[in-house]
Amino acid sequence: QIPKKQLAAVSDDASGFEIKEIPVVQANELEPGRALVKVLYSGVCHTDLHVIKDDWPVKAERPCIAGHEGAGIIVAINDPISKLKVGDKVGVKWIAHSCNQCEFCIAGEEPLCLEAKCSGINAQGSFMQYCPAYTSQLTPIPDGMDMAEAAPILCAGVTVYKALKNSRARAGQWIAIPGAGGGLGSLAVQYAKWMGLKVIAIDTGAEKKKYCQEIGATAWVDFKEEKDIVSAVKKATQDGLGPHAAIITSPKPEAYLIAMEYIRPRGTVVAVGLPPAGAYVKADVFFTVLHNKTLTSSYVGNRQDAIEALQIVADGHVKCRIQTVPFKSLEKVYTQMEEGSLVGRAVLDLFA
Ligand code: 8ID
Ligand code: ZN
Repeated sequence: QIPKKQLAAVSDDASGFEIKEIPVVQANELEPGRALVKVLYSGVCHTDLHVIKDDWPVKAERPCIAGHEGAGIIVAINDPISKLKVGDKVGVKWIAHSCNQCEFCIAGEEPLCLEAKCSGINAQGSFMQYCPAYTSQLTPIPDGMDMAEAAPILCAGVTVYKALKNSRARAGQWIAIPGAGGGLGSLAVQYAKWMGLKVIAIDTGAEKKKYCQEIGATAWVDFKEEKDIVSAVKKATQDGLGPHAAIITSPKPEAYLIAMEYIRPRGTVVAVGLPPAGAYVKADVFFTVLHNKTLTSSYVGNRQDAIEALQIVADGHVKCRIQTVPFKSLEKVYTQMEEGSLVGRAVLDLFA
């Protein structure tokens, strides 16, 4: 039975959000192309914090409901064309909808669609118990998969999986991952290992160090303790030439100032972390040219990337370290994220 009221984390302005009761869109009120998803779990991504704090050049349409790592069940649907049906387990991602007709959508690059709707920006996200989601971008969740563990894969997992593909790094090569102890980074370490790469984890603190080593990082560099990060990262590779690629998952700009320096000749830096407005990548022109270095970027992933990222977890190759907490702990999660004390991912239980 679909209730009339639900709890949702609603933000009116950059001062924060409030978990309050709002109406549930009823089955007969669903717009065409929508499904009502009962969200069981939602991961909390650092992006949600950027959206709430309003520190990005892209602004949310307020009042907004953030959350884009939602794992839930379809309880109603108004879409005769979709193969989805009531009872299906699905994921709510960052990309909530796209036009499906522009050159980007046609090529499987929906995140680049100029009309894309994003959860928390111009579509309601997963920090609500009953999300009226567009069917077009819902991701099927494999049977038997733990729903709380599936949640973080819908943004953090798919994003780093796609970024690793875009890094062009191959089995046997080295990859540096600044932000390795966080949500995206700790998944990046694991997908990278699964792809046969050797990982240099860059982050800070004893707990993150221990965790990164547990999940298979070969080397560790503490960005707060280490005075010369560039040398330390290069030294970590056997020949001292530096990693073949780096995936920057840090939400702070500092990691972007040194990465082009420590990657090896012909190496690739993949920009992923999205610091507040005004951040820049630093690259020395002379040595970027002489050493044939590449700067590229990676923005979430498409529908197929999401399916693949989930399947790799379902097959047991990657496991997100999650800390499941009640919905009402969202504020506390943001605080921990801000202080940098979260290891892995916090996942909200929307009904606890
Ligand atoms: O599609 C995309 N490109 C995409 C998708 C999803 C998220 C981008 N993001 C962005 C987020 O908006 C955010 O800016 O990626 C960034 C990281 O998100 P997250 O993984 O959800 O954040 P986290 O869990 O807080 O982890 C961040 C880690 O970075 C470390 C912290 O200690 C933490 O473990 N870190 C920091 I802060 N500064 C660092 C530095 N200078 C650093 N690690 C290395 N060097
Ligand atoms: Zn995210």
